Amino acid sequence: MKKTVLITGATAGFGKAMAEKFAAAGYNVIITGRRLERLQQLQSNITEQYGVQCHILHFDIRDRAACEAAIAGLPADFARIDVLINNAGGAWGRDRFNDANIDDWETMLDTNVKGLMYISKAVVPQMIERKEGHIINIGSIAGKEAYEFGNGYNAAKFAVDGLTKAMRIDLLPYNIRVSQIAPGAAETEFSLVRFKGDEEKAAAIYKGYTPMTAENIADIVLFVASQPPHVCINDLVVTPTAQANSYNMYKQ
Ligand code: NDP
Ligand code: 8X3
Repeated sequence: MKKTVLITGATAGFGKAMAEKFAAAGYNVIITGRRLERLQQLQSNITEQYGVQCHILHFDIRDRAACEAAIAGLPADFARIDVLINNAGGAWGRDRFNDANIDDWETMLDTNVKGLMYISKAVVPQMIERKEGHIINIGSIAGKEAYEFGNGYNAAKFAVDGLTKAMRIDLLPYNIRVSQIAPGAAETEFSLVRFKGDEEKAAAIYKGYTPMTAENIADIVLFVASQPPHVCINDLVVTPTAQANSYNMYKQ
């Protein structure tokens, strides 16, 4: 029987690359996001290219009722979720704490933290029942070390780091694996979103070194999900070679 993976935030970046890699590896995939046309395009690519099933869940992850309804309403073929990848998220703004926009903070906490909790809470009961399942949270190096102008995003990703540890402890009796991948700089739509559509500012983030790609991260997540059932990779920090941590980037 094919396994099913649910990937939140699959309209771009890591999520889209993961949907393709997991499909290529033979998983049926459930993809989520707000941009329906992108989800539909991805769904048709996946079903045509990889011969697996792909189901769309179209909702805003900040909406608790929508998260609950999306999981409760899954059709029978997709009702069993073997791997949940909590990926939807991002940064909004990069400002000094005193200049930061409170709406941006709320968006970051609602999306990266509360959305992850809503979806996980809705998926966990079936994993508990089966005493089997794997939850993979996409954190960030920003959840390991704070950096200048990181404030709200640091808070959100530190929360993901803490939650991953707490979930792993609490879900231990049910044989559920909980992992975190904490990437450094990868070129996706992340910076475009962070700088609210300013393409020049976004491109500057990736100049002078070779950033990671979404495919690099997708390969790593697939590796994490592919371990035998008695092995749980707890936490992986992964950066471009030019990046030592949140604030030491060697740019040429
Ligand atoms: P992208 O901006 O390329 O993709 C973000 C995805 O999240 C999109 O599919 C978007 O879908 C989804 N998303 C955002 N907000 C919502 C929402 N309210 N409801 C539903 N879906 C939402 O960024 P990345 O692929 O780079 O980011 C993926 C994850 O990786 C994020 O959690 C990010 O914080 C993390 N990360 C990224 C790093 C990087 O350097 N790129 C490094 C470390 C961590 P849509 O807009 O269609 O709803
Ligand atoms: C994204 C990486 O360094 O911009 O999470 O915070 S960073």
